[in-house]
Amino acid sequence: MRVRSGQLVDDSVNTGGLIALALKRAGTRHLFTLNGGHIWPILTGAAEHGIRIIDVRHEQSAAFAAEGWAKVTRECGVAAVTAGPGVTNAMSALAQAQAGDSPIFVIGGRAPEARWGMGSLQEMDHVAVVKSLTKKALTLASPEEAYGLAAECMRTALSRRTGPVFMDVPIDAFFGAADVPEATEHLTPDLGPAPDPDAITLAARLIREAERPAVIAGGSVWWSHAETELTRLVDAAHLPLCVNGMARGMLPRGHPLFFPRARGLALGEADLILVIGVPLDFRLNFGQPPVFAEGAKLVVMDVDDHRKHRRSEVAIYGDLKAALAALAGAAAGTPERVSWLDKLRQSEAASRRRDQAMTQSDSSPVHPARLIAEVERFSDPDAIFVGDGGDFVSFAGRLVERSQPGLWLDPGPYGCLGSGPAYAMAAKLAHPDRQVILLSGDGAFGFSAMEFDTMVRHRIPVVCVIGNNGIWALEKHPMMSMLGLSIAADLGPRTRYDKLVESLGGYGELVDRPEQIGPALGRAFRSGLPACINTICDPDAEYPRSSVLM
Ligand SMILES: Cc1ncc(C[n+]2csc(CCOP(=O)(O)OP(=O)(O)O)c2C)c(N)n1
Ligand SMILES: [Mg+2]
Repeated sequence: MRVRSGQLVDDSVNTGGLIALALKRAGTRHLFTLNGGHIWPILTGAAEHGIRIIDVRHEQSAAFAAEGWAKVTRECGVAAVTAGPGVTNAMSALAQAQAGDSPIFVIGGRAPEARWGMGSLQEMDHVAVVKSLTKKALTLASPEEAYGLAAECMRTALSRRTGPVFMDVPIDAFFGAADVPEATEHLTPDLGPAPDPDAITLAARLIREAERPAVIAGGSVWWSHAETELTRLVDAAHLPLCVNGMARGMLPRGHPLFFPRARGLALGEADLILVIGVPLDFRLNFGQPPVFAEGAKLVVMDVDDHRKHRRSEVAIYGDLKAALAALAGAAAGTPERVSWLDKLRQSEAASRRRDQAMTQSDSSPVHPARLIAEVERFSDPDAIFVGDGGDFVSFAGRLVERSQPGLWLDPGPYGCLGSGPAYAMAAKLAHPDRQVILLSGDGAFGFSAMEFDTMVRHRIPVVCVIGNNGIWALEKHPMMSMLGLSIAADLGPRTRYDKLVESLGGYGELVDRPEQIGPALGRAFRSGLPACINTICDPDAEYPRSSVLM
């Protein structure tokens, strides 16, 4: 290992310091990490430049926290993990960030270049392994490139289809030094091409001609900062809106054009569907019937053609914010389709009425829908909800409504259990004045429970509500109905996760009855500590699922 000290080279800074400087100038305020000798220079560099270091208990959580940061702030989240096992532990989060377009920058340590192939401690060619999980993966060759490449990695993560970027740094390059660059690198993301005016005109004509138009919008609208433009389009042309992923909250509950509960009817009977910033993946039955009407024409808008595997009349790819603004202007004055909207409103109201039996249930063990209704009643309008689990999160996804985007985080289409505590801690760090509520299944809770230690040490008072049904419900119920038996689908009943959190220095309570939930939440928030309200839930309360998740 070649170590150059700062005193020997007057104006130079080691690679860790140069990367930290690039991060700082790009706006990074937090570095999520777990110690390892291979990454000491980035830790010292971050400390020197005033970047707050949050050291977690598993590298998966470091990378998930970076992802959670990205989801809440739309900035590039940053994690540093040690060579070998540090990087392999971060891979689930890289994959989840890729599936959800989350802009993150993961910096890995790496065995020394000078001894490459000789079998150094934790030697592994990470780049070959993470290439398929990232937009870009590279190894830093020299200190001279450290600042510029780190800046470029952040820009890549935030450009066009946002996503994860990985760079590893051989330990000999990490401890090497170079001069501090004079100018700040240009960090403005590339948003993609401006919309083609002819395509906008055609899309506006299709909207005007449609009898039963509907919009499904998704995460790219959030990542493109285009929620205002989406709302303008929907309002201008009286278009019914359904959302998924990070587009949740783009219209508030009760908005006359928002149909979260009538999606089946809206998309299933539409003659024109605007597919805006959303992949046609399993959540939308790949754009096929019965979720998408067989004969519906499609107008597709997104940053690129990712997962748009159904023929469209017009496709507008590139700068989504500019395209939505242009289409909102071009489609203005489209008349309201009164009977179509009335039909959707009736369906929406009927679906909400049907849920009341679950959300008002007085049963003990508690019905998960009642638990979620109680938590929502208790929450502030700007509270951030994080979901981590199976059926419990499906209930939450259906029942929790947010009045702005960015207030609901879940794993997205990759669906990795265990991301919740890291997302929640990032959300609380980004918005210390807001309530952050983690809704966790009991199974999900087990993956990252030690992060309550991280939250205690760093004073990050997230309140976790566990829907403790003693089973992996989202597997157990479908297994029973499809196979007539269940295997490896049970957990311990009434496990005291609250005591676990208490033992780590947090606040914990066990709850058995619905009327205990509100007061317990009050005490949890007043404690000022990371908290766990461990609620015993009914294992027989199956989520009413209409499709198999595959
Ligand atoms: C890392 C990971 N392992 C396994 C799964 C498969 N899986 C999806 S939901 C689920 C059950 C979750 O159980 P729990 O968190 O207790 O929530 P519940 O369904 O009981 O409400 C499992 C095992 C997954 N999505 N991610
Ligand atoms: Mg469970």
